[in-house]
Formats: sequence, structure tokens, C-alpha cells
Amino acid sequence: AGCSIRSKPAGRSVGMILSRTHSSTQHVNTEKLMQNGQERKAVICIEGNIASGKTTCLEYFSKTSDLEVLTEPVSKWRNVRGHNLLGLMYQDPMRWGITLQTYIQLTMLDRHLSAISAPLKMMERSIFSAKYIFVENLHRSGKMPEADYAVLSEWFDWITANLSITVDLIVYLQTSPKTCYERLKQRCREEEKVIPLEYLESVHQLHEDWLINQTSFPLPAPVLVIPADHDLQKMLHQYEQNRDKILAASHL
Ligand code: D5M
Repeated sequence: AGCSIRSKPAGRSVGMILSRTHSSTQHVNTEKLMQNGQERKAVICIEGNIASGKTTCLEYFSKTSDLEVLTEPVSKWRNVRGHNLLGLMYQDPMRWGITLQTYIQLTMLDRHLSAISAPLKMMERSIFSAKYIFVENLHRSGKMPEADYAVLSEWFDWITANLSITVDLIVYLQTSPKTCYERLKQRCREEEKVIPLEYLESVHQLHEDWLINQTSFPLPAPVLVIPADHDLQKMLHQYEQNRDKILAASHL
């Protein structure tokens, strides 16, 4: 798309797919995608900071035929049998972090395993970012007891070792924490009023270390970086420009 990427590593252009941990620079398997003897669906995960514009991206692609969009199950996290786990976690992370994260891990797993009829699944976030970004952030900031972190990690390791969770492409909406902070204030979600800029900065850094610097956790798929600080019109234009590259994940 012409302009160059703002964060490290320097010299990469927008729309270039980063795949240091993948042998091929292509972002899709060229051989047929098979699972349990059957053709499997291609999976794209949209990743990014809180209020980075994932919903706009998903809405844009939801108009595409042959693609099913699965949004983050936030409404479930806000109401599991009458309990608002998201609100509880923001109020008292030390007490409720494990409760929310256990439930998020379950709902994300359900999204990954859910059958769809379209050939292409587009998901908002993933079981990987739930663990590598949010669980990690709670733990590193001292807001999750060691024992809770150990149990969540055991669950995560078991799930990823024993269940077939495949991702073909990660689309990373790369924002500055400040932009997210402004957007967060605008959307006025009750539970999120307590979120300080520093929280978004930590979440941002964890995304960068995972998806750009590749210094923290393994990548489950190659990464397409889309700068996402721009206004709505420019963002829609970028989605249009990257459309074929993203939808190529369905070319089995
Ligand atoms: O995220 C929606 C809300 O959910 C926002 O307050 C962040 C929060 N969220 C999302 N995933 C997690 C995990 N795994 N742990 C804790 N909090 C989480 P949005 O980015 O707006 O879609």
C-alpha cells in the first residue's frame, strides 16, 4: 500500500507477510488443507489491541461470500449464568483473572472447533492471543497468582497438543496504544472505564513481541500487518487493498 511499516523491523512494507518461523514466505498452504481425512476450512484470525478496530474489519469482510465471521464471544464473558466475569476481572484481577481466563479459553476453543459451512473462517482473536497476550499480561504484572498461571498453562498446553487447532493467517491490526485509548473512551463500555493507558501499552507490547519482533511465543501462522491508526475511510480502503491477499487463505 505504499507507505512503510512504522515499527520494527525496519524496511518492511505494508501488506508484506511476516513469517520468520514458517519456511515459506507464502501465507497459505498450497497443498490441499486436510484434517482427519477431510478437507478442512481455512482459518484467518484478526488480532490487535483492545479497541484497535477489529469489529470494523470483521464487518467489512462479513459482506464477502464464502466466508463466515466469528466474533469474540464478549457477551458470554459479560454474562455467564448471570455473572459478569469481564467486569469482575477489571475490578479485581487477582481474584477473578483465573475465572475469566478459564472461561475465555473454553469459548475460544469452541470458536476454533465450531463447524462452518463456508470454506473460510474469519475469527476475532484466538485461543493463542488469549493466552500469549492477556493471561501473560496478568501474570507479568503480578495480577495473577503463580498457581493460577500454572493451571491455565497446563490447560493451554494440553489443548494445543491434543486438539487440532489450525490457523492459516493472522491479520494484525497494528495501532498505537494512544489511538486505542481514544477509541476506548468513545465506545464507553461500562466495564472498561477503569482501563488506564498503561494497560493498553502493555497489551500493545505483548502483541509486538509476539507478532512483529517474534521474541516471545511461537507464531501459529504467518502474519499480515495492517497499520490501523487511520480513520474509518482509510481503513476500509486498506481492507480493500489487502482483500485478495487475505482471502487467498481460501484458495486450497
Ligand atoms: O475486547 C473486548 C473486551 O474483552 C476488552 O475489554 C478486552 C477484553 N478481553 C478480550 N480478550 C481478553 C482476555 N483473554 N482476557 C482479558 N480480557 C480480554 P476487544 O479488543 O474490544 O474486542
